[in-house]
Amino acid sequence: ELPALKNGIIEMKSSSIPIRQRFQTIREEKKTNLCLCADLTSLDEIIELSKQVGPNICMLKIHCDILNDFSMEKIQQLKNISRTFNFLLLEDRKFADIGNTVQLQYTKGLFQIATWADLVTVHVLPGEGIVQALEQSVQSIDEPRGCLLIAQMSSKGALTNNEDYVKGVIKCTEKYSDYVIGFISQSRLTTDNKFIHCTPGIHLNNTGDQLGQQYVTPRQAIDGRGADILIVGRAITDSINRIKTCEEYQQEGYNVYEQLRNI
Ligand code: S5P
Repeated sequence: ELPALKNGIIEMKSSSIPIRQRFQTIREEKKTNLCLCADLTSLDEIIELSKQVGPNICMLKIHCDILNDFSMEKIQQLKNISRTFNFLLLEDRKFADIGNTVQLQYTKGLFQIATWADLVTVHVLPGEGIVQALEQSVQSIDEPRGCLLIAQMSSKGALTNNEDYVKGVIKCTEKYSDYVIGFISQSRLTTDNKFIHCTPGIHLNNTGDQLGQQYVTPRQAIDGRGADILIVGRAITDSINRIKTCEEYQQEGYNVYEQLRNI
């Protein structure tokens, strides 16, 4: 059952600490630091794929606003699969508005994101009030909720890649460290290991796409850039055998992580 929203605001105090712990446990138990980014336009297809690759991933990232067939029933199905296979569900919403608006975007409308997404992504461009507002709107959801702050982007010429901007994001992460479990980043931003660094822009064969995306390999991301979680999209979804490719990225990512841990 999806948790009910009472006037968009729910009662019990939610904490993201269980999400952090869940990630650590999943990584060790399932031996994976791979987040599959399923940028497909059919939720039916994502549901099928998630059943196939569920054992290989620690997280599934989706963009609900690109789905042609979104329904609360189907998202509930995906949520059940995420519980069965034990992976986190991340809605890559990239919230970026004033507090009142993001509360509505998080809890209302067609998607009611707060009722099903373990995690969401957030830009801190509008100021820390955005995080405060999002956290407030899940206060009473009876499941852990958390967010990842976008600190640095993988795309060419990203305006986020500015030292002061990143410093502001780190400050915000530390201030709201219950709800903010970490970053979307391109480098290690803090020595505090409780913050999870998730790095997109990963590909073993390509260095970029035609629209400004820039890729590094899993090894470069983990070893060079300090990623905890690899966010991999088209490298897997555009491959001929998605399951096999998913296994390859899982193995490569976990091997590099283990090598570094054992140094
Ligand atoms: O800086 C970023 C942040 C994100 S969340 N760069 C990104 O590419 N992303 C997301 O990661 C992007 O929205 C897409 O869903 C995914 C990368 O997809 P790929 O197909 O290029 O691996």
